[in-house]
Amino acid sequence: MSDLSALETETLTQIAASTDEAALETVRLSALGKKGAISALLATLGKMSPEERKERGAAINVLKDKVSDALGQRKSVLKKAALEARLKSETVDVSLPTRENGQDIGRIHPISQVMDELTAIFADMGFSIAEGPDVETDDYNFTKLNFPLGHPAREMHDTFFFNPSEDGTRKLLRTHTSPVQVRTMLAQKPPIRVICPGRTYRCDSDQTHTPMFHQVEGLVIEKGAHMGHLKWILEEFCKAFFEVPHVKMQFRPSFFPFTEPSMEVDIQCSRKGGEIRFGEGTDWLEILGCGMVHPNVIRNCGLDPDEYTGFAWGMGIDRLAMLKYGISDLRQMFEGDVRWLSHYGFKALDVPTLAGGVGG
Ligand code: 2NM
Repeated sequence: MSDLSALETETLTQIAASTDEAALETVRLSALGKKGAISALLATLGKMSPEERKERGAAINVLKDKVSDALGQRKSVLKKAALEARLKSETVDVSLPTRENGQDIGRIHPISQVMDELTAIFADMGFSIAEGPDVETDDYNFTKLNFPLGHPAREMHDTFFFNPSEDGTRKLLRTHTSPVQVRTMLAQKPPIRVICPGRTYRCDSDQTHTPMFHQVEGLVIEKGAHMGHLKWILEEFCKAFFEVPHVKMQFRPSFFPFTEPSMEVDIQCSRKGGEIRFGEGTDWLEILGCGMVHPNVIRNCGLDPDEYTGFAWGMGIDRLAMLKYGISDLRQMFEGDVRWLSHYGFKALDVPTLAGGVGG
């Protein structure tokens, strides 16, 4: 029997020395596998006498059971150790902050935000939004708007002109969004109620001017439209935009080629401690220009000025954004610095609605 006990000692030692399940499986195969040592011993039984077989068979089976038990026990120990090692190496710190996704990092530019606010306010009053090309004709940008050829008002606009084409006409970058109103009047029948937000261009660059800036202009054309309507619309707009219950406004006479009479509008504000507040105080701040659409413009756009009257206004979006959100430097708005944007920008889901107060 000493061969069996030697095999037993050797196999049990190998089992105990196995440090992972793969090594243990090798030991199992070398003992109990088809070509293993114990299987080889069992194969010798057939050639034995019945007495010898009985005794030897029982002894081999005892050895087989011992080895099977030892394998099973070692396997469960190794399995447990492997699981523990895995749990240790794959730990997740659930207290770590989650990685921010694009929607949380990205910001809406204050100009886009203010455009959305303006759109929400005027849409609520029944206005549609109209858009047009940045590259315009002299006719739509000036002539139809009652800026006659050679009129000094054309020079007031510091226009960016393209090279003249063969027929002598020259395209330009629109100096205001008024050509969009011209296109609207030519294309639609009154009553017309539109606002036209967009980019505009003038060859001017200093602390308070950038060559590209943003405007929103409004236009109403319908029978009986008068300055009382204009005044009400602008007052409602200012209260909604600056989110104040009352605001005093002052209409001063002015000049624009496309309106008669023309006015500039100031709103009441206070400038205490370097901070500007609207709807209170005794200071005035100019925020827009407006007027009754000149009969020549109505006629140039294919409508009869004796039948239809209308009013229009225009204001600078960049300036409105600076006033409302305390931005001091106009030029920083267009530098594309993500640090500036992450400070002054708006979260993508802060969509302006009248119900929420347009500023969110
Ligand atoms: C302003 C001021 C006053 C204006 C006029 C027109 C049109 F097309 F109807 F003639 N559009 N915009 C207008 C009037 C614009 O901006 C300061």
